[in-house]
Amino acid sequence: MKGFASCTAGLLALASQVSGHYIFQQLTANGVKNPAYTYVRKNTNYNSPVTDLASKDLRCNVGGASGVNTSTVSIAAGSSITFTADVAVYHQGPVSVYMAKAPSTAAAFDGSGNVWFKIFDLGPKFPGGTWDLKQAYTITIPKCITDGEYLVRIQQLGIHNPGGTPQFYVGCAQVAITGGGSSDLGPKVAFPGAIKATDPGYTANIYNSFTSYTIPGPPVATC
Ligand SMILES: *[C@@H]1O[C@H](CO)[C@@H](O)[C@H](O)[C@H]1NC(C)=O
Ligand SMILES: [Cu+2]
Repeated sequence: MKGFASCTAGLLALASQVSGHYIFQQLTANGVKNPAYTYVRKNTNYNSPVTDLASKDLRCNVGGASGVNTSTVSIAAGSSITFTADVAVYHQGPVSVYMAKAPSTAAAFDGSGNVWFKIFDLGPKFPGGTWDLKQAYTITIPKCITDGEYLVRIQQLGIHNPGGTPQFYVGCAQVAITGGGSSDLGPKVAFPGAIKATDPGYTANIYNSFTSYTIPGPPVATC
């Protein structure tokens, strides 16, 4: 837990359960749900979020800068993958997934530079402003991207505590894309940098006149 105050809103419902945040650990690829940290980089901050908008840890979580201990899975462009967390996400906020092509191997890539394009956004449903909080999120890899090795980064942004510091729950999987096309998707952004403290989706108060929401970051890239 980050601190009681920052977790209170989401914790009330969870008080009788195990106290702990969620960590994206498992990747399902080619229809196989793999053990934790096979293809997802292992973090070293247990289940704490990243809260510093200027931190490089926003890329692949604390301890996730290197992929030397992580395998890379070969998947077809256009196929689906699933990120599964150890426990279901319970702090309200959007889920986004980004990809970045590695200059060489995914394992050797730290995710630096203006390299990340977004492939998935999941925001609240209106009216009501309800969030689809789950333990597993499935996304489709764009069919048109070029073959090669990529990092796939999932980000859940906890904005459950308006006025407090939003919490980033992130993790990176390593994939090698086959059967792709010729598109260099964008726009591309950098982490840190892509999300600013003034972004409406970062400062939103989800409990007060919550009638619309803009997910932080660039638009989802399309083929
Ligand atoms: C890789 O695993 C070894 C052995 O567990 C560990 O000592 C090392 O710190 C790990 N490296 C990274 C970058 O996680
Ligand atoms: Cu919390």
